[in-house]
Amino acid sequence: MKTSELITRRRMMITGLSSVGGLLLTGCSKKLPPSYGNILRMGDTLTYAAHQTLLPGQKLVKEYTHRDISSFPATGTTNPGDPNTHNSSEVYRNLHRGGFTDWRLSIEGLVAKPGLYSLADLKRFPSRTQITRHTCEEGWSAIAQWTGVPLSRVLDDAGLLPSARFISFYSYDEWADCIDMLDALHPQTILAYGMNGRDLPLPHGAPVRLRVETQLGYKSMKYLQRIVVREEFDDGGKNGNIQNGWSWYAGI
Ligand SMILES: Nc1nc2c(c(=O)[nH]1)N[C@H]1C(S)=C(S)[C@@H](COP(=O)(O)O)O[C@H]1N2
Ligand SMILES: [Mo]
Repeated sequence: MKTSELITRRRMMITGLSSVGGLLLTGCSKKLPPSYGNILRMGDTLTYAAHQTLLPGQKLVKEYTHRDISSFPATGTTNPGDPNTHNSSEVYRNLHRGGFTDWRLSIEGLVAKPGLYSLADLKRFPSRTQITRHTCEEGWSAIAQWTGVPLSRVLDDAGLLPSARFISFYSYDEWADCIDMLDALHPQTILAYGMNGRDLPLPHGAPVRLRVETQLGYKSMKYLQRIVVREEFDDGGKNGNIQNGWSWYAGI
């Protein structure tokens, strides 16, 4: 990326941030996720604190070129509508059958205008396309091109309230996860509906998945259903990564 472009992006970010209206990140330290009395969990918080201190908050991750795009395995859930899986979703199966025209992303919680966004609604926002490396905690990585709407745009549209600090995500395969506002408003954090120039394929999270490029792959939730803006971190209960032994913060 050219320096001038980078500077423009940074400027856009700063303007974007101010438009979010009175949003301050200073409250985060008071609202860190719980350690559950577990020394490893305290480690997550330390990693998080180190990232916040050592890295400028909105630093972009490396972007690649078309030549770098690699084969990309689909892992975890590859079809939430499959009746043979334990967490099979009939609702998802029907949405898929209908070509996702009835799919809606719900945005709730600490926003001025809670609401439902269709795929067409999301595509009406200015899009961002990025070629990035996905790193899975299981030890593989792959490069793909992602197209979608920056999450910050959608949150801005819904109108973040000043008390907003964390964003929870819920999927059709019953995943729950939570990220902080710094990652939520990061310019490369997008709601992706395209992969390698096509509609996002079913195994990769159709119709819309999250891309959180600043963290390990499991934070990039597939098959999005619902977003809840919160004041405090929410571990998602039994469906959340944190109670399944994974770090809430997996910065890379
Ligand atoms: N809803 C949902 N999101 C998910 C998963 C999943 O099983 N379900 N797997 C996670 C993990 S561990 C990784 S590495 C990536 C895999 O994305 P891919 O299938 O496109 O490779 O999605 C993440 N997001
Ligand atoms: Mo993963």
